[in-house]
Amino acid sequence: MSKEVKSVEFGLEKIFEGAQDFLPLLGTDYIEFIVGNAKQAAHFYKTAFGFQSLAYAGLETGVRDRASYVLVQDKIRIVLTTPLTAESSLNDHIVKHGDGVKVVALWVEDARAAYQETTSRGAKSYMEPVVEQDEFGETVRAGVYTYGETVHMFVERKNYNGVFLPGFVKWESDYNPSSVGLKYVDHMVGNVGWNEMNTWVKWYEDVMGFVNFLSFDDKQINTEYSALMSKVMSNGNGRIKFPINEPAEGKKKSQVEEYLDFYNGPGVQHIAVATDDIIKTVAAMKSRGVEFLSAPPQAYYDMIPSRLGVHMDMMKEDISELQKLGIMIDADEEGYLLQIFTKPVEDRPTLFFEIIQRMGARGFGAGNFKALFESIEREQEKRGTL
Ligand code: TYF
Ligand code: FE
Repeated sequence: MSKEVKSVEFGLEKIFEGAQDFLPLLGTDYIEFIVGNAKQAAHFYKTAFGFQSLAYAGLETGVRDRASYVLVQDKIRIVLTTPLTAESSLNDHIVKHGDGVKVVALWVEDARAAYQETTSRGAKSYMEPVVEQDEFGETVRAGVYTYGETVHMFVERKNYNGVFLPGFVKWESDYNPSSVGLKYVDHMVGNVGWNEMNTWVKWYEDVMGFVNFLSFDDKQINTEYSALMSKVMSNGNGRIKFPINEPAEGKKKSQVEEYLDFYNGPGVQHIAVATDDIIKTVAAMKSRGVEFLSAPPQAYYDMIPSRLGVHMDMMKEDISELQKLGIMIDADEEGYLLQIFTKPVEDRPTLFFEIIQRMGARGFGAGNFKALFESIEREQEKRGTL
């Protein structure tokens, strides 16, 4: 099924008609993490998250200052990079942020044009267009800064058929745990500072040609203790969705504020990855040691039939099975969705993952926000950061 047909089906052309096409994006290309020990991180993402070995660059390939492991699962590519020398500036990233996402790379037809269109609209340059070559062809990459020290790299690979990027060799490992069924990046959320959300909303509109297609304010996103605000930005074809959160005043500390304290500024808060069988995926991840937030209370599951109303008839999954795994359910006009969140995947309470299965719904689970934030607060309480 072509994307165009799909857009018409879901009415995306109407929602996104305000988006501009000066920056056509084909999809998420890769997500690069700067970590303290890439070899061990790669083992974790293979074992626990079901990624497969794809490519490698490091001492053995002539790279002296860093090692990078590239992993793949269906359409998702992650790169785990660690510095090899004391002089490397990557160390500063780790000292400041701990392990975290540095690059959200976007797949484009023309990286030079993407760089030109965004920098001429005010984007701060990270890397001017660079052509990289090897025996498999050539790529063009260029990058701009977004919030904090996070970067959007534009990747043009139409003249390339190597495993990842020039400079990387195929990584053939003897250790190959199976996939857990993760398919593609659904959205990636950024946490920004107090009262900075609208600045970044405007940045994604003006610089990237995105549109704001959903907003949640602190009246909707709050618990007894804490609050936040969130606006979802999307590119024109709806393939790239970046919600932006800012903290809001509550009786106690917002989870966004906790993130900003430990990440030392804005950065990627969560990566939502899609599956088409969340029960199977989450059961597999749990058996492989991934820690998820605790399930909402019984009262949450008791409310599901009345909260979902007509969408209950569509639901194929058994609520008690979802409850056993702690999976949450929400619905909007177009369908329902199932979602669950991991605990932070590092020692700092910063980056975490969301597993999401969309059954027609295009929202973000607003009906789950209260239960979700209460689960997060139970963790904050244990950390003494609430
Ligand atoms: O991406 C979203 O909007 C949902 C809900 O701190 C969410 O996954 C929003 C804010 C947040 C955690 C999850
Ligand atoms: Fe999310």
